[in-house]
Amino acid sequence: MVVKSYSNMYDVQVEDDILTCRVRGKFKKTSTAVMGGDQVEVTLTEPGRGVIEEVLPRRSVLTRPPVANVDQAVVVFSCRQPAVSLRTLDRLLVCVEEAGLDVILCLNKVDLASREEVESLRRIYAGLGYPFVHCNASDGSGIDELKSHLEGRISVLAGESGVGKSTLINQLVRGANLATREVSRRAERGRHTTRNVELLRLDPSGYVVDTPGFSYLELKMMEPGDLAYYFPEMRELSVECRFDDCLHQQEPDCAVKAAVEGGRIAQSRYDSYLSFLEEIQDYVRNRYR
Ligand SMILES: Nc1nc2c(ncn2[C@@H]2O[C@H](COP(=O)(O)OP(=O)(O)O)[C@@H](O)[C@H]2O)c(=O)[nH]1
Ligand SMILES: [Mg+2]
Ligand SMILES: [Zn+2]
Repeated sequence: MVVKSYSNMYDVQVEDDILTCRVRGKFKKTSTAVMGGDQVEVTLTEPGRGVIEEVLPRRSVLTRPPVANVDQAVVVFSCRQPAVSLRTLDRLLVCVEEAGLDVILCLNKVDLASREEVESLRRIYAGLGYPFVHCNASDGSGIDELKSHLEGRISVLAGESGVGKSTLINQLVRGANLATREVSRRAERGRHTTRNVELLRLDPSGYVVDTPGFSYLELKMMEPGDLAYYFPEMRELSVECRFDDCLHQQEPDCAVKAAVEGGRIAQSRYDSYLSFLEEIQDYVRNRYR
């Protein structure tokens, strides 16, 4: 597996060894020909060095940062510094769902939150079926539980700047020393432009990507009818609506609206849904103008 990409060179993990590899000339010189996370076939050229001959089919592809075969996103948020915006959180969840990744929710900085705040967030989001972990990356509490969700999988961390993603990685990965706070923002920007990605190995198994996934939260390419599919609490209900193509907006006999009124779907989630739907409908209207 490619665990690190630099300009035209790659570190490939083969069992417990790391080989420094170039690629065969037949590969196009683009940032996506060989990506971090790729499973590859390598020919050994000399001790510690090799050539990448083939890239095996990818299970998933993220473009910013460019990384293949990611299984899941840890969506990190906090109650203070910065205060979570449920709209932004829901938007991120939709983007992660659309990318086909599993979601782990991580409420960080619990030392800055009241028990009531933690519980009301847990009530909304654990109810959707997402694993919900709360932790304090500063003192390490909750990290073991988070780690148990990362075993054997490739994970990216997503979430607003300042929520503690780099601090979490430093807790999760032995020897990791990612820059945190202000320093990191400049450093992260630099890394995005060079498009270098490193997959950090977790103990006992699994990898976490060292740059945040999902920096652009655009809904542009979505179809209005697809949106409800990315809200797990609406996914199954849609079949009970009177109309097959119900958008759960103004239509009569809508099972989703009934669930909101009955308190089985959180009002904030439905409000997010309606707001994203209008945004997508605006894009679609402009597309055909
Ligand atoms: N109080 C508190 N501060 C934290 C916690 N986790 C991270 N921080 C601080 O939050 C700031 C931003 O963290 P950082 O990891 O750089 O966030 P990132 O932008 O998401 O990578 C740093 O000053 C961290 O020390 C936490 O659990 N509690
Ligand atoms: Mg950071
Ligand atoms: Zn409906």
